[in-house]
Amino acid sequence: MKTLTTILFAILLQPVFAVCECEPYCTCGHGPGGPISLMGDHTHDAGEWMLSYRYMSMDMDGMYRGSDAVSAGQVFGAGYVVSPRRMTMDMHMLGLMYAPTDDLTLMAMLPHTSMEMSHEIDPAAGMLVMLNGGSRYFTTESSGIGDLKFSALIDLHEDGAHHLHGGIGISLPTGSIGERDLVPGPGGRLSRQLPAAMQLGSGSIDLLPSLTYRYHGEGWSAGVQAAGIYRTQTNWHNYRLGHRFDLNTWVSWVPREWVSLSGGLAYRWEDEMAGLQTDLLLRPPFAPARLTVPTAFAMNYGGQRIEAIVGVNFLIPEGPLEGNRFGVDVRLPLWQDVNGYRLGTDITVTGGWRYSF
Ligand SMILES: [Cu+2]
Repeated sequence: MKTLTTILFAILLQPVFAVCECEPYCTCGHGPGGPISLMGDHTHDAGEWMLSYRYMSMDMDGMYRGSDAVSAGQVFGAGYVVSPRRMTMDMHMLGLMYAPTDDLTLMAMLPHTSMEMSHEIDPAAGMLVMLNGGSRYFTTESSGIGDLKFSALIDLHEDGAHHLHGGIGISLPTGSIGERDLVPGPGGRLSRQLPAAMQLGSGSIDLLPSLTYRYHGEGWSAGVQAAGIYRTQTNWHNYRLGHRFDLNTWVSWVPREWVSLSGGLAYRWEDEMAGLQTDLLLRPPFAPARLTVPTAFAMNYGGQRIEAIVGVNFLIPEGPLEGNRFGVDVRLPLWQDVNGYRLGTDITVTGGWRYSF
């Protein structure tokens, strides 16, 4: 800790760089940039390409109702025979950016997602425990390519200090929504359709509008981005995920040309799901008065939350790896308010690499 403090002070006492004097920092977000988990937060000059890779690990832990943590017992008390306990999602994301003109940047992103959700069965549901081989716990998994996204970012204003760009994108349903795994039910542990929370894509064509403003000062920058997901259709499993709105704000401080520290706040609102996941078991046949699991029902999707973001980015200023940028950021929930009964969001860690040429 003492070493860390010394290093921090050593960085602090260095003269602040006028970041914009040095190529290639100006060309891609002025210095090592804002939090790595942000998408489409910058544009490029004509002829520039950027390759990126991000790894994101997200944890959801414990059930919530509204903004209160609830126990599995309370979920069973609300009529469900199964309660989710925890979910982890690991995502690899490849990104490509290209600017055909100074005012237009094109962006493509392809994720690969792996998810795991653990569940607990109500001890009073003896029949289901028996069908699960005598255990009260089971875990489901899914893994594969997600939805392919294309966006166009259009520069609306740029004067050195102020930068504004708008984006419009489309998300194509390349991610599977037919993922299955072994789930206890009639006949025992059989391969069954997983709920939407465990599917790899939305199953619908989605529109991705966004608006991003950045301010560049001497040795620091700040930004705000509003971004939405509008789902245009009901998918072939008879549901439509909720529309989504994200508001991200951040401040980055660039104490040296090769490092930036950033902090910010992220707000997300997600609508309830529409439609019924009719291919899921909704009521256990041996206890028809009860419901199966919260993730099978549309009213348990969506909600809103506020997260704090803390991140660091590095830019390799010289040598054979010159221009390569690395970043990591951590998101922690400050407040959340879920619809119905839903797993609460815990820590999200994103690490990544970016290189423009
Ligand atoms: Cu870029």
